[in-house]
Amino acid sequence: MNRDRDTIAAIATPPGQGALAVLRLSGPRAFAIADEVFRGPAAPPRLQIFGRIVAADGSVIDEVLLTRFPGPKSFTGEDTVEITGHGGRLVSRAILDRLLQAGARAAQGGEFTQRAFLNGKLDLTQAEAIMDVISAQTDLALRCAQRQLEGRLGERVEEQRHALISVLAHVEAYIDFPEEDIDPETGEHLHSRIRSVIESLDGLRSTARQGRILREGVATVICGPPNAGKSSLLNVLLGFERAIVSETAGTTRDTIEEVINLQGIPLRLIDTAGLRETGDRIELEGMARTSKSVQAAELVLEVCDGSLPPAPVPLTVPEGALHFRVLNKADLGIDPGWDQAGEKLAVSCRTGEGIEELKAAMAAALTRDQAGSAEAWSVTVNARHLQALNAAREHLIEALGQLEAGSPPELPAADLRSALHQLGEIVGKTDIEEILDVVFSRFCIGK
Ligand SMILES: Nc1nc2c(ncn2[C@@H]2O[C@H](COP(=O)(O)OP(=O)(O)OP(=O)(O)O)[C@@H](O)[C@H]2O)c(=O)[nH]1
Ligand SMILES: [Mg+2]
Repeated sequence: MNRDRDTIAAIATPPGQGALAVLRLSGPRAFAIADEVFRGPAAPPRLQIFGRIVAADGSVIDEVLLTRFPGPKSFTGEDTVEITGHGGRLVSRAILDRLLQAGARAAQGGEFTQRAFLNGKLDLTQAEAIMDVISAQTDLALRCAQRQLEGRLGERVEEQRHALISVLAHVEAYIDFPEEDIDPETGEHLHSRIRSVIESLDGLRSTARQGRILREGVATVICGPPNAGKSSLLNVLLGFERAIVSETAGTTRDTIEEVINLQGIPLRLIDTAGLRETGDRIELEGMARTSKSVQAAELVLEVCDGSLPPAPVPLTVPEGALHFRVLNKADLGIDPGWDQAGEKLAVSCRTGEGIEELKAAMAAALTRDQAGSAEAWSVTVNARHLQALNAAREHLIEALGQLEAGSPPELPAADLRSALHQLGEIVGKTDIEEILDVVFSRFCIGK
């Protein structure tokens, strides 16, 4: 059985009750299956028609709108049918069962997109961007995902891949004509082209942190002594009363997590139990969870009661994490003991004083290594891309070294091929034939 030749079906809308549910069918038998289960007028491609899905005995399962998308002009590149029915769990499941009964196979997660990729409708970065678009938590993350879906990242990788293909084509030519050494001028030219590829890859590599922030959010832990106003700060930043606030120290026992949008950057805010000496078992467990959260934090908001004199807090900020000391309750006046305490921001969760400044400071710190604001973030790479970019860079450095050392051209050629392979993995093209095409077309070796 050839799995790729199966016709696959799935409910494309989330489970649960809604006005409508959309089902998708894709594969060589999509139209035949639709003909078998659907009763309605004939209609031209890509136009919705009203009709009924019927069971094998002719009884009506649901009234639906049905659209046929003949391949290759469809999302998957295959014949595809979309069915919009009523959005109930049972009725959409009944339509799906009918499609399966008529010969479709239940699709696996991502299988429609995988077919789109295999049929050349998308490169791999675009396929990944579909998930980023669906899971984006801020407008900025969404715009970034959309640019990737448009193919911007793929284009930038492709440019460098093509630059490398032509460098490799040169080197391959010298391998095929060993009597001609690489002349110094061409050698120098090759160097500078490889160096320029490395520079471009470095540009992409430097977007990895932003990419991670946009895709996963920044793990931001609010911690500090009990009763300092940590839960109050979470609520103020969120804009609603999520966590219980009370004058009783030790109110928060478990960690509470909520996502906020800080100038387009998703922050995963984690409110924690206050840190202090205690014999209470539940509170101790809460503090253990606090320490665990702090260890995984990228941004630590240490909240203290600014109206009280400073007291030591048992807190170790992990290496590389950003750290802000927030003196809360500024409305009660800040104790002069804090004067010597180094960098701090005074806020009041009660009056809102200093909160905007705190947000601005956090946003600035998170976008610091970037020209301009988070708005300037356009294309960003994910962890998979970064791994391939790092590997490609290493091979290019190696190839440069080989060329400089005047090694036989086979050696730099091998590294150039490996670098190309890595870049190809990013977009999902690792076809060596392509290189040979360039070699033969540009150098007329087959004359
Ligand atoms: N005057 C004043 N009181 C505040 C301010 N922020 C919080 N409080 C009060 O401080 C008390 C403790 O606030 P919480 O937000 O529960 O403090 P917490 O740090 O989460 O405390 P635990 O969960 O017990 O560790 C509450 O009575 C709040 O109303 C502030 O800016 N000014
Ligand atoms: Mg609390």
